[in-house]
Amino acid sequence: MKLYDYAHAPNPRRLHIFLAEKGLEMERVQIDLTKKEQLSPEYREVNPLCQVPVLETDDGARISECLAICRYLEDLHPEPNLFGSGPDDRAQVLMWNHIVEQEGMPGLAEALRNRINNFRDHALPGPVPYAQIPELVERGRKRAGHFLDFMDRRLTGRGYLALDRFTIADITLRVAVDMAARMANKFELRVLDERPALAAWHARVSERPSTQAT
Ligand SMILES: N[C@@H](CCC(=O)N[C@@H](CS)C(=O)NCC(=O)O)C(=O)O
Repeated sequence: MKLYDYAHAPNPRRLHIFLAEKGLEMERVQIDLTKKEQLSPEYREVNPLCQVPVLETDDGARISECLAICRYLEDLHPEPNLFGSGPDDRAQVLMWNHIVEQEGMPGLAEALRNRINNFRDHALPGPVPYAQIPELVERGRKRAGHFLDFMDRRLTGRGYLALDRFTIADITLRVAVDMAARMANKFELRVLDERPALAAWHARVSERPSTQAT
């Protein structure tokens, strides 16, 4: 198996943490997003959406989308369980994972990609050169703040996001929160300050060696 990866990007980091939790290693091919290698004709053959990560299986099939890749690996390596066991728990895990993907990450990406020079005429990932819309920076900041408030409320009185134990939903949230923390100064984003439940969860999750995985 082979992972098309970029060591410094948020979505690949979800895979890094997931692989570390499972104790799995595999060949990694770095696609340097700062050099726009994801747009090369060779990489378009791998993923026409020009995004990382992509997992190439031993028989040459290619799987993009973090959730699909992680689900595939969970089926091959069920322990430790990161998707929940049984229909009820699995639904909670997928629901909270989806909430972070759809309600958390887009606001951060909206702020970042509509402001930073590297993303000029590349405001959305993918092959189409979308122009930046500066007005979206402030909206993205607000969405990110509201999302972090929501996470703080959800985590009040709870150890983990979806179940009473660590799951893939915590991995996705951890990556989103750390992305917000990296943006905090430039975007005047408050992340863990005055969000005690989110801060306690962040400290709890930090005890896991997987969160240091690269
Ligand atoms: N929905 C995809 C998102 C993947 C994605 O957005 N990856 C980013 C890196 S974090 C990317 O490849 N960006 C390429 C670009 O900005 O052109 C997934 O779940 O894997």
